[in-house]
Amino acid sequence: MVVSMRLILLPCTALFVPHTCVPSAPSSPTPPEHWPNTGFVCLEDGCQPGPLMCCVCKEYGKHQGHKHAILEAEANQIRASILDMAHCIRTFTEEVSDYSRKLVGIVQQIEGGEQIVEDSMGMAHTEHVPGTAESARSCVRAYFADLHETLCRQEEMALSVVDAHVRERLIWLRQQQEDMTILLSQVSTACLHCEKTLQQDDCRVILAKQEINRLLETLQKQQQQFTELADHIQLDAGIPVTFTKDNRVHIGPKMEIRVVTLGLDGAGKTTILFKLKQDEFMQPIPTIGFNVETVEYKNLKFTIWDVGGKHKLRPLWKHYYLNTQAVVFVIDSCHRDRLMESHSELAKLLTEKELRDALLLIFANKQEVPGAVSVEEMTELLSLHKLCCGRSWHIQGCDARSGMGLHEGLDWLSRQLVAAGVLDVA
Ligand SMILES: Nc1nc2c(ncn2[C@@H]2O[C@H](COP(=O)(O)OP(=O)(O)OP(=O)(O)O)[C@@H](O)[C@H]2O)c(=O)[nH]1
Ligand SMILES: [Mg+2]
Repeated sequence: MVVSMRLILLPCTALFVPHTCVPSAPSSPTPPEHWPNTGFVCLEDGCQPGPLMCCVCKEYGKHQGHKHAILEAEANQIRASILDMAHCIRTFTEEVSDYSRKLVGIVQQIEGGEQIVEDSMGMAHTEHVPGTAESARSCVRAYFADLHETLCRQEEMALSVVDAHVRERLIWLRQQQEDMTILLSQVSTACLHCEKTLQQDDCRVILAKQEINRLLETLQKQQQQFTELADHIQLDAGIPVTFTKDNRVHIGPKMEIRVVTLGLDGAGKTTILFKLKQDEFMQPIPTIGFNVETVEYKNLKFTIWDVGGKHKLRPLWKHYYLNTQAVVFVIDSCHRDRLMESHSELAKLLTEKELRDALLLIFANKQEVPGAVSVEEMTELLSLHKLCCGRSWHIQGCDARSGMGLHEGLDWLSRQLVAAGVLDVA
């Protein structure tokens, strides 16, 4: 940020006006001859043009009753204040000069320039010294070059995904074309055979009966297979493309996300999974091992791994980390005394290398229970801002029994995962 602070510059003469409380000296250094040098000086504002006075004008005349000072003492006082000011001005001048020198130095450091250096042979030559402006520009260039390189790599990977998809699709379509050509030729051969048989005499028609029946049976089977195939396959030339936030490309109408649900035993992980899957509350039993379900939400297909949270099962959690895009950590909000245990399990998870890039959604479950720890209090108690610093995380209050808050959590996940593409339309 450039600080735009400027000094108010005074006209040069103004700098030398003494800031004293005593009147300034008369404009002429020597008083006019008719002024008696009586040793008094008048301090009244209105008498400044002619402050010198005699005993008479002090007692009876123009300056009667005015404040006054002894001329010599007043002059000495003025001299002392002038000296003071001269000292101040000297210090001030030094400060300004020092500041100006620094300004010159800073400008040079920003702009850079040439400097004379001696090489190993003792020969002097000039060398370019980069300024901070140049260093900052280099820094920006390096950053964007890096970014550009990463983007090029990601673009190539994304294009290779598209190419692989197109290749597989075309292979399949061409195979289908060949199958249809064969099918058509088989059907037309059968038709020809039927036509020929139709034109033959009764005796030959009867003899051909078995063969014709076999042919018709085969045709019916082929037709049935074809109908099943046609029902299942949508012939569509579209290639729907979606981008994830980390610039990966997904092809197809539904993006698949691998999620692992963790948390202490009894937190409500399985209840959440069942509620999302079936939209109904089912009384679960403690999970020994894991449950896995696919939950479709908008244009996302979450494969959710729900792993048992009992103490002795926790060492198994790590087997579910690979390729996990999101961790859903469930906390029982009505068990205050187990919050620190949740905190330490969560802290362990966050150090796992395989979960480094995974999103973190924290469900503060059982919010409907009176006295449950609120989302704000839980954020505070678990120091979540500090604990989850540097990663994408979100805490969502929920009630797995009614389903309150669950979809908001999934919404957050989808917003974090999808950058652009068909899923935006959801
Ligand atoms: N009141 C209330 N009870 C809940 C809620 N969610 C789950 N429960 C109850 O909490 C208990 C534990 O739920 P589970 O889903 O089995 O918990 P879990 O996290 O899968 O436990 P483990 O499988 O042992 O790791 C069950 O009795 C649930 O009915 C909720 O939102 N509110
Ligand atoms: Mg469970």
